[in-house]
Amino acid sequence: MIKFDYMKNIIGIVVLIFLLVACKKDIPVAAPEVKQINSMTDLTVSNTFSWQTGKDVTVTIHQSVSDMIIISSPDEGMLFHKGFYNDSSSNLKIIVPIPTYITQLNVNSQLFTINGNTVDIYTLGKKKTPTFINYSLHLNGTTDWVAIQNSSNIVLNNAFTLEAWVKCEKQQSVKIIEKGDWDGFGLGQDLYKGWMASLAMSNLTATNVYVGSQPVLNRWYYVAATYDGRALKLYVDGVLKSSANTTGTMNYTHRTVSIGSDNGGQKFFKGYIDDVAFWTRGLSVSEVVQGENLGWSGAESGLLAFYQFNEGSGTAIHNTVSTALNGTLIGSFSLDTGYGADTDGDGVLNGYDDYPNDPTRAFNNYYPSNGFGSLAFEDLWPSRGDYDFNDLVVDYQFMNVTNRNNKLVETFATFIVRATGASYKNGFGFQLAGNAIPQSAINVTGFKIYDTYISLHANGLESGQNKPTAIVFDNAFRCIPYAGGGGIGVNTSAGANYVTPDTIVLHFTYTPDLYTLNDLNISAFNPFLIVNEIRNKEVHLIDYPPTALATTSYFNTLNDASNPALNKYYRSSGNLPWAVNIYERFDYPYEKTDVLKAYLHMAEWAQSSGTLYPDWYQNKNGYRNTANIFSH
Ligand SMILES: [Ca+2]
Ligand SMILES: [Ca+2]
Ligand SMILES: [Ca+2]
Ligand SMILES: [Ca+2]
Repeated sequence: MIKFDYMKNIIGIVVLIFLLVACKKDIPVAAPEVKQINSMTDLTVSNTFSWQTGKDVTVTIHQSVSDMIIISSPDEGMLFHKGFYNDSSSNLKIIVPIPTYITQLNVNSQLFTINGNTVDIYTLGKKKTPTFINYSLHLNGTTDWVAIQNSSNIVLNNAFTLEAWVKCEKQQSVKIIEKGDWDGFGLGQDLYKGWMASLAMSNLTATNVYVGSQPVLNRWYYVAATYDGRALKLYVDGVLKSSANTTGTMNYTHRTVSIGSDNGGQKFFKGYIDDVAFWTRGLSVSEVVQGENLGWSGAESGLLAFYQFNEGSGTAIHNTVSTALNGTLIGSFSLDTGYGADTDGDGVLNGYDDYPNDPTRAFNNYYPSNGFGSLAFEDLWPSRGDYDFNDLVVDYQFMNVTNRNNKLVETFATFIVRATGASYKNGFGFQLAGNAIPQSAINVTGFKIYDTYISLHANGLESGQNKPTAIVFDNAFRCIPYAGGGGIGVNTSAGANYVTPDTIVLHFTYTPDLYTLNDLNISAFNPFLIVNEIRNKEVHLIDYPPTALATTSYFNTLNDASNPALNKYYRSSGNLPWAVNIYERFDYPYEKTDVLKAYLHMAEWAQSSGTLYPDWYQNKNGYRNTANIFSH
């Protein structure tokens, strides 16, 4: 193979010289031309370009968190992180590996723009996808309600706000919170027109405003009614839904404030009610949104009562603002938030718990976030190869399992050996980026070692290493053996018989309850190819260091231009790599087909240091020449 490429280069140079001579003869004055790019070696690439299709973003939450945190792509199509946090540091950092083309993150249903590699969150919408795990009222629709003591003497003339989280189980005309009834003001639910607000003036003219359609059953809504002396407004989930101008003095009624019914006589709400706030002033829309996102401390100006219903048992309802206007419950509290019960008692509701019957496990966190990424190698290092990036193609996916404290339990690392367009018996492994998890805390099984040149510790990690290192397989030819039919290699040329890719699952377990996803730092994993069973000859991603078992004697030989003092490794003199890590599954080129002939925007991506076409590898219109991509 070396001989072949060498011959090809010589032929290329001879042809080039011939063409130059020929051109010189025919065209005496040549205008400066844009450099034609036909292959990787034609590229002009920065000596700092990383060739990365993914990056780590640090999400910092600058407030105390006692909640589920769910981080995804803007459309929620890619889930980047899932965890349950109790953190009062106001400095909770979560590192998420994402594709470089993603510019915004969706954190608990709010969008945040990524600045460089960071997202700073000062106000987290913790309740938009109601993730709160505390008690609420659960009212049966026939007899349950809450009476507020000493509320008959509340006198409001020209302003109020009522707010509540509500989740109804039945379409009907009922009350949510009410001062008086038709003669007062309140929030309610209408059988046909949905959430409603009502207000009676002193001349007993009534104003009612409605959403106009029924709410979805069993879904939490944040409903607010405000009156500021000019208009009665109805907000749902922070959005103004209806408004009616009305002025004058509000009607005064001696009747009590009641929650979930018309003073215990009729119109009983069926479903859940939480976080009821009662104000003496009309809140602005931004204040309503704040109430939805953060709730209230109880110290806010004009806040008369705030009921959180977190007592959990008994009949006393506590007003967070003061002991005035405490209430009495006829009915029950419930922990059910719409995400089911917590069957295994680990504190993570079934709807979020990937292991609802296992208290030692809670979440699966994946890298890459959805499906598989791919590693594609050239194996002639330190000579440059032919840049078909199919000498070894391995898909990878890490599923990291954490418990309710976000501590690592285990990792299932799945590798799919898809192609080997090589004449070498190549091996493959990877090293963790650091020692935050010491080798002694790890056990690994599931690798495929056929031959004798690899030595392992009893815990399955490779011996002689200074960082945790796993060998996935030692000989690709044994994983996907050549099946005849012509051509070179396996699954890289049209003629040869197709071989079913080989799936290898490594199972890592860790000393329990000690290590986090950040400790594992899986997106910084350092994969490498072992060339032709020569253990000290490794090929890594560009600027990833060799392991302790690799020799550095090939550095700065042939086409390699590594400079360990500057952390430059496996970088050619033209700043080309010998391996690429694609965040999504890579459709690799046919044998001896330069990758630029398959991917039509990869050159612009590389020459712009990743700015242009960061999604070059996707199957979009005009992105590929499929004739040059392997298929079978
Ligand atoms: Ca509550
Ligand atoms: Ca659970
Ligand atoms: Ca569980
Ligand atoms: Ca090649």
